[in-house]
Amino acid sequence: MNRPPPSSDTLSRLTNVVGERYAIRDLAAMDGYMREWRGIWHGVSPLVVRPANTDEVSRVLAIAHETNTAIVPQGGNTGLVGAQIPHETNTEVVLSLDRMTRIIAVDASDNTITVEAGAILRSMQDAADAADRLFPLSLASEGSCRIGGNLSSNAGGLNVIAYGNTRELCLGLEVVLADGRVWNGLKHLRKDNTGYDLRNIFIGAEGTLGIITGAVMKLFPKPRVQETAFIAIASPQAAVDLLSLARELSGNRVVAFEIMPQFAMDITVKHMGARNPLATPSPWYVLSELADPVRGTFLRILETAMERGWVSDATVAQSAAQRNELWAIRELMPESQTHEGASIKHDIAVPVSRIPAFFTEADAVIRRMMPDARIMGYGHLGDGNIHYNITQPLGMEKQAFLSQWDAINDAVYAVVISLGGSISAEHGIGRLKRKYMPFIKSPVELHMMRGLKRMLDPKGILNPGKLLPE
Ligand code: 2HG
Ligand code: ZN
Repeated sequence: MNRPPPSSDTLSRLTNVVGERYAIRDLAAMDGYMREWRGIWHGVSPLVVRPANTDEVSRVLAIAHETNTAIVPQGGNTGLVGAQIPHETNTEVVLSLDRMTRIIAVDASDNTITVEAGAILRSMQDAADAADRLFPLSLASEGSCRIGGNLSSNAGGLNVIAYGNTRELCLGLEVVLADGRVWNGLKHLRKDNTGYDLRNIFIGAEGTLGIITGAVMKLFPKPRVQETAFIAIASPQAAVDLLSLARELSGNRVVAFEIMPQFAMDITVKHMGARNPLATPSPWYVLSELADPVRGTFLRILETAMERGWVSDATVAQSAAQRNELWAIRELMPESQTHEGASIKHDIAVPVSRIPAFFTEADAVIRRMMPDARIMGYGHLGDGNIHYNITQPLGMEKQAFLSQWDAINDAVYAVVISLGGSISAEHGIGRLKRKYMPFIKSPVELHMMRGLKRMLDPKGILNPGKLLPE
């Protein structure tokens, strides 16, 4: 971390690799690479390089390794934990993958898509669709996030319950190592039992072990029938019960199961122009989807759930347009929160059965600390992953609220740990959560992680000060 700024000679050597046009030194032109959408971090960097291909990434890293220059890899800059933003030290060079956007191949018989790391997630979904296939990774930022970042953060999103997170969708990787050597692991194999699983070391590593430059990802058949329901539900426990019922009655066809509280609905209606599709307000809502069920399955599930008193009202989309409208409510939720002032976010996971206990215990703790806090616990109930976000109370000064950041984090994480959970389910560690690593990783785990880091990046030039604790 305490390295001197790169010399002007180093900066011009790095510039020469990508060419003047793709090396940004001008502060204004660099700004978009220095800020992230939460507005928490604002990096300061002497140079942003935008390589055109793997060879240029390799040459950049060879120079960085030789000159001990820190490199911060960046994809679509949509990350939520600051991993992609340089420190404020003006010493770290940003390497953006935003020119490496190619979809190299879509293979409908092998069900694979091969891409460069800067490919935008939506362009992969579209390319799969054009080949009558599904690339199921789906998240609110899909129009701008890039697959290299999705892999580096092991992103989750809305369909993890059925298809897994980014890690589970990956078959092969190409990675440039810290010293510039290239590992070509772009395999299309479904089975490959030949020793250590190198691919998975780089997934979720947040660019601290190597820079992912290419990937082979899995494709799936496109569902022919989708049943999407928006459901007013009594409580998180009723939601957990409904999930079990939906799985049973649909023959395990649940591909999404999201929960959201009334507060989340209110602010999405207020700020984002969304419309509550249900007439009566409810303390909780569930948005769920079945893929390829026997037609009418969701109605049967809802009838049973109503008889059992779990569900008070629901609507099942009757057209693609209605389905999109229902999904928009959920996808606009993170942005709606930014209009309500500051929020202290948590991306927690507990076993699905413990979600009701998590809400009860965490809400009680927060209410004791800050009675007027506006709690927005929502998200991927089907994965046991809740975005437990605390929004600043009406009338409270932003600074007074933010001064409680650590206290609120500590309180929520204590509940999570007592329930056998994780403090990061899908957003990663980055800068935001690295200080919590010693609490959630055992000394043995940290020893192994540090050993990997030392072996793959002996000079510590790759994304320093991220993920691993000091
Ligand atoms: C989502 O599920 C994102 O929409 C963002 O993971 C969640 O922290 C958030 O608000
Ligand atoms: Zn999420």
